[in-house]
Amino acid sequence: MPRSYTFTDALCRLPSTSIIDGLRAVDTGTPDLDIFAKDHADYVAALRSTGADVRVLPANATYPDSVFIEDAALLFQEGAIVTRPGAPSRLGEAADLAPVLEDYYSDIRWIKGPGFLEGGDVLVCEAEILVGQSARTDAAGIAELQELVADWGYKVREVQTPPGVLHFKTDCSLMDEETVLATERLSASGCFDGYRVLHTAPGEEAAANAFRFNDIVLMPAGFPGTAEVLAKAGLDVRPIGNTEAAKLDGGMSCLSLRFAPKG
Ligand code: CIR
Repeated sequence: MPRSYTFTDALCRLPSTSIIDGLRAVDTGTPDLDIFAKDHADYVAALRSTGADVRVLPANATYPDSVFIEDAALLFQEGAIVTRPGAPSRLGEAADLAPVLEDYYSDIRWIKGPGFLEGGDVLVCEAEILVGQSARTDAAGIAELQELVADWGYKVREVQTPPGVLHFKTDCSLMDEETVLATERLSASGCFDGYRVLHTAPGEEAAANAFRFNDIVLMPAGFPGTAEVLAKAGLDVRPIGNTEAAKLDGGMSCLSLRFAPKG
């Protein structure tokens, strides 16, 4: 089974009441915690429907953005990487999560800096790891990641997150070993040359942050054109409400860490 989308486990974190103080590029309204909690429960249920063991951590009000757990760690079969988020208000989130990772991994490595890296900029493909430089992830952080995963056999390729886009994966996701879903503005950079690229439907760029989890694809609800593109490609699409996370620039992948530790 392909390691890039075959998972036995996932970690999620409940949204906190402090979510209203979460980071956002543009204020499009205050997130409604009740709606967020319901969408989050649907999300967890979809992951569990594949047979995965999904652990839901308690809300952590100290870090308003901690529901977006993907940014704080990178989890591989061989071990875990604790990241170094580039957003000052999120820096402590990674260290806070580290003790939980010890329940699953004996080999835990840290991005120590001075560079920064957030999980949202990291697309783990079958043969390589693409990492987008962004306002949150810099060249030094990417170089440190490259050193940390080299002896696990992973190749890291540095790419660019489009200007004004929060994370590399805001604009793309992996569908299978050779197929990505991406916005036109991202694929135009040539970063997916050699891959089969499915494009988000016109005006549906926000649908690009989907992800493959075993036999299903979680994508934000409300993007029928892109859902049809994926269904036509033979993928089993599960739309999940994302209106509240979207107010904080968050999408599907941000809400979980997906992994299959070697044991
Ligand atoms: C932030 O700006 O850090 C959060 N409000 C959203 C993080 C989304 N995470 C992700 O795309 N991986």
